[in-house]
Amino acid sequence: VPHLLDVSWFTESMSSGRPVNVEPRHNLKNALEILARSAFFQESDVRYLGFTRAASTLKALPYKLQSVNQAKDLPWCGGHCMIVIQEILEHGMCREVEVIKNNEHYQTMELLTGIYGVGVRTAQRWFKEGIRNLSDLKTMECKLTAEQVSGLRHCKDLQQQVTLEEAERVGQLVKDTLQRFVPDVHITMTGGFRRGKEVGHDVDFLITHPNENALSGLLEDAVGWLETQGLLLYHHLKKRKPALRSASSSMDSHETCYAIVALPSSSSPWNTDIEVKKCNSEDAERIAHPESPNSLNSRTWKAVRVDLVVTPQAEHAYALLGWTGSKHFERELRRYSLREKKLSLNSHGLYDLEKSCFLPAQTEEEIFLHLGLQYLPPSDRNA
Ligand code: DCP
Ligand code: MG
Repeated sequence: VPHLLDVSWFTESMSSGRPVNVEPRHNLKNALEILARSAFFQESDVRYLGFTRAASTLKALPYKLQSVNQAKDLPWCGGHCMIVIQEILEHGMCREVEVIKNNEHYQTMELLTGIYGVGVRTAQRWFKEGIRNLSDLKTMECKLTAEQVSGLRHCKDLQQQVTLEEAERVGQLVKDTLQRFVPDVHITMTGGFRRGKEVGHDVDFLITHPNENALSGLLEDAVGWLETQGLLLYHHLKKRKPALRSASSSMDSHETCYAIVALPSSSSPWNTDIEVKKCNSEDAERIAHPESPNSLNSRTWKAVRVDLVVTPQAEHAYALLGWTGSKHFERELRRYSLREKKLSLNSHGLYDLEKSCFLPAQTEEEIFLHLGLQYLPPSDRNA
């Protein structure tokens, strides 16, 4: 999660020994997010949620917090958070956060969970086995999944943020690919880019069609074609599991392709706007097996994480809401829905627990109406 790693202001503050002249709201949010991630690495859900909620509150604050007094009535900013807020407002930094940042466990967990395919549990296990850096991982012969092997192989690219311009080129590649098989397929870019973010860690797409049969086998076809073009570095296809579409499940059971694509650079001959179809086998070989994998300068592509999610039209609005995020917004929306309205929301539908029925919706606006909430456009969902 690149923005959580942006702790440059702390380093600056430490070296000068005095508060740095940066926006206090941003300082506070970063500090609370570090505490949240530290709790996450220790699998402490309650503390993770508490700090995440407090950070989210500060992020949404329309004014700069000047004093602790101003903070005391803010939602989710209770005792522990108040101490952190006070220290930062008064001294420009928080001791607890500084200790965490310099902690070996925290630093290693940041590094390891930053690899695609590595979750907290795996990173914990590796830490206990003595792994501290990527070289350890290579020499200690850990059993890696195919996903982790790809994550490790392309970690330099994947740790760089995906820009909006790159996301748009991925979008063009996805569109070119899918339209080969279903010309009138409907594709929407979701995730952070739909919320108006300028950068992301991946690019998410939702794919639908009025005729469900048209979607059958589409991801396999797309994967097959991208592979023949040498543009696919990794993929995992998850089949739709109808049984999971239950009232209470928060699990997403849409048919999904988790992929790493080799995105041709805008100046390369594989510019997807004009030339992708001309990519021949020799080009493909060069893309799939670069001469020097660690040097971005010597090649004309960048590894980018892409999620392709296929949804039947009837579930499209719910999938759109669910895949637009942010994760924190989704979590809070689902919690509100269940607690306040007795409605179970997931990215397949909305289930009325009292009336024992699903509530259909064609648009996101209709879902907000079902929930009795004012409609929030994607740009207002960056919680
Ligand atoms: N999502 C989901 N199931 C998954 C993965 C994601 O329901 N297996 C949802 C949660 C997020 C949204 O999709 O709300 C997008 O997920 P990302 O992890 O891609 O997050 P963002 O796109 O918001 O952030 P980033 O810019 O880092 O990609
Ligand atoms: Mg995303």
